This record gives sequence, structure tokens and C-alpha cells, in this order.
Amino acid sequence: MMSLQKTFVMIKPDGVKRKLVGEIIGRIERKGLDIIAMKLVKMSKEAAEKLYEEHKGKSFYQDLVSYITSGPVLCMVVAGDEAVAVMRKMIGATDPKEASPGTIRGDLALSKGENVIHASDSEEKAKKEMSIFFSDSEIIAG
Ligand code: DGI
Repeated sequence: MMSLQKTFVMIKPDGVKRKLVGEIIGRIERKGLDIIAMKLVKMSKEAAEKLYEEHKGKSFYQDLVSYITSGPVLCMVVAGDEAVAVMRKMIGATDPKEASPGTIRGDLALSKGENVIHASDSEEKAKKEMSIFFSDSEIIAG
């Protein structure tokens, strides 16, 4: 049975700086997923703190917030059958050194701190993360 889902995907500052946007969008499109919203933004500290709420207090939190606000990020809403799990599989493990070849992090990154891409890890988180960056009217209805 089809389970149509929406997920939040973001190319992080290192990915934009390294000009990997086309490569990554190409992979998402070739997989057969639909990009139904897209925006290039320079994230505010407030947005970063909301996105990474669950990591507050961890040793890497301050570095994470300053890195994610250091340059533009490309935000997307991606839709498709099982889009949340499919995108997580496509991005690969958090630590690019552990990520399988063929995944975005496995092929394009080396550092855990700067790992090119974010994708929501549940439908609930996807809803929260989409709402940080997009209003309902900016998301194309399927
Ligand atoms: O959902 P993920 O991005 O795969 O991973 P996550 O939600 O556990 O962590 C969010 C981001 O925080 C991750 O993409 C990179 C950063 N991070 C997580 N664990 C570490 C880390 N950064 C450093 N430097 N060290 C960590 O242990």
C-alpha cells in the first residue's frame, strides 16, 4: 500500500558552499521523489535553536548552531511514498565516515560536524521542521 509522506530536507552550508546543490537535487529527482517547496535561506540563531532543540546541552551544540547559521542553506519539502524513511536512507549515517557508499553523506562528505545534508527522522519531526521554514501556502499541494 502507498504511504504518501512529506519530509523536510536541507542542504547545509558546506553543501551549498561546495556547490553540491545540483548533485543532491539530481539524486532526489532521479529517485522519483517530488520537490514541493524550496527556499534558500540564511538561518537565524532562533531557527537553528528550534531545528536542533533536542541537542541543546550536548558538547557539539554550540558548534552546530554556529555552523548551521554560517552561510545559506537550501530548504526543501520532499514528497513521495515513504518519503521520510527513503530520504533518511538516501542521506546515510550521521557520521559520513560510517555512511555507506551510494548515500549522499557516504559519497560527498567526510566530517560528522559538516555532513552536507539534513532530513527529518520521523513524520512528526518533518511537520515541525517544515513549519520553521515554510508557511502552508508555500508548499505545493499534491
Ligand atoms: O539526523 P542526523 O543529522 O543524522 O543526526 P542528529 O539529529 O543526531 O544530529 C544532528 C546534527 O548534529 C548532525 O547532522 C551533525 C551534528 N552532530 C551530531 N552528533 C555529533 C554532531 N556533530 C559533532 N561534531 N559531533 C557529534 O557527535
